[in-house]
Amino acid sequence: MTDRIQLGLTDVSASATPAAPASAVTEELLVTGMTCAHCVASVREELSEIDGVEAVSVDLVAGGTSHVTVHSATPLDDDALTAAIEEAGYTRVSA
Ligand code: 9UX
Repeated sequence: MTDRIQLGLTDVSASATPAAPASAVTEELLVTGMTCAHCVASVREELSEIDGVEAVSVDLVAGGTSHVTVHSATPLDDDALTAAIEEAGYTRVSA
């Protein structure tokens, strides 16, 4: 069993375009407390609800610090990102 799983970029927009969005904004978040694919799904779901967010990718590091990348068409409110992580039940940490 691996404790490091790359869960790829998924387009959350309604567009049928197969290519990844050429998002204007990319934010890298560090998140602790995630240990399985369901954790990943929860984080992605919450972040995807933020206005402008087009795609979310998660590099899960179970028992460590996972790296979450958010692609958005519009500028992202940093507090909204933190709130989404907390809403999902995890902790955003600083580098
Ligand atoms: Mo998986 Mo994550 O069973 O908090 S949902 S560990």
